[in-house]
Amino acid sequence: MTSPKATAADVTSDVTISARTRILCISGPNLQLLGAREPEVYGRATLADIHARLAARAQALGVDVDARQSNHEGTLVDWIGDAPRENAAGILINPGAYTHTSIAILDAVRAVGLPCVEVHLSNPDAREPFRRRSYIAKACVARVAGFGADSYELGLDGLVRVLARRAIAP
Ligand code: CA2
Repeated sequence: MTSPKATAADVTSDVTISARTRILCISGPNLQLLGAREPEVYGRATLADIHARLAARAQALGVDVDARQSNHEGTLVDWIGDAPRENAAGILINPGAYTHTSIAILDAVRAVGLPCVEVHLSNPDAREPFRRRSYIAKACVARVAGFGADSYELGLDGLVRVLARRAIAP
């Protein structure tokens, strides 16, 4: 009898090896309001729509995305800090208004050292002057902004390319 070919999910001893790359997607304050208010600025997609589209894109790319939202700076800092323990290989983040204020989130991303892509629905550079400063940008490998809900998927594509270059993702 011929033996079957090994697969990525082979059982070695009694441990199942799972090779899927995990990506943490974090959205910050007020993004739970998407779809309900200011559609002229942020579009009509809800955050649930964006998460569903991200899951579909992740499946096509062969990675897993864990997508979350919080209005609380400390919760965002905790999630970033826990990412390596939770086996995340990279972070996709829309910090909302904390983009322009939070040194705590900048420090958290720097401290974990995972590749991080900053995403925005709108293009902050084309809006009020206070939105031009991004603290987190200093710790990110790239930024995708201004494509509405597509920014999240484009950010995921870019992050997976960064991970592939580092031989972490498929
Ligand atoms: O364009 C983005 O994604 C932003 O991160 C959104 C933040 C804003 O402070 C940044 O400058 C750019 C605001 C998120 C608030 O989301 C809302 C959604 C619907 C209605 C009201 C707010």
